[in-house]
Amino acid sequence: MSTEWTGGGAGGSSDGRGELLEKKRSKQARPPRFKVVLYNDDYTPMGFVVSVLESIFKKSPAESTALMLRIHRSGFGVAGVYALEIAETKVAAVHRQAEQRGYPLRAGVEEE
Ligand code: TYC
Repeated sequence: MSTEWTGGGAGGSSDGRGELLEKKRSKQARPPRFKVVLYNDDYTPMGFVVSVLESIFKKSPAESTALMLRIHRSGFGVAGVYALEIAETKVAAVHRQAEQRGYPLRAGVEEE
């Protein structure tokens, strides 16, 4: 019971039937999802960011290169969307790998 998602649904109809449908929809499993955001900086090598996207976020080499360049140009980018605990674990993995190499690469979690 306490694990049910209780967030509000959009809209709702005024007749009784619509109300029931809306209630049913809001009780369906809709676990919150969290974006892992990577931020640009001036020092982390492009190749390292690509390797992080491949190893931690399981992206293809082509996808990783395209996303790294988007982050480089726009300032940030979404590496993936996950349940909270997984998102936090991935952020910690990014920071651990970057710190190991002495790079300032930063990542964060944002609710979707
Ligand atoms: N801006 C970095 C450079 O020119 C590359 C980079 C891309 C760094 C993405 C961080 O999240 C990042 N070497």
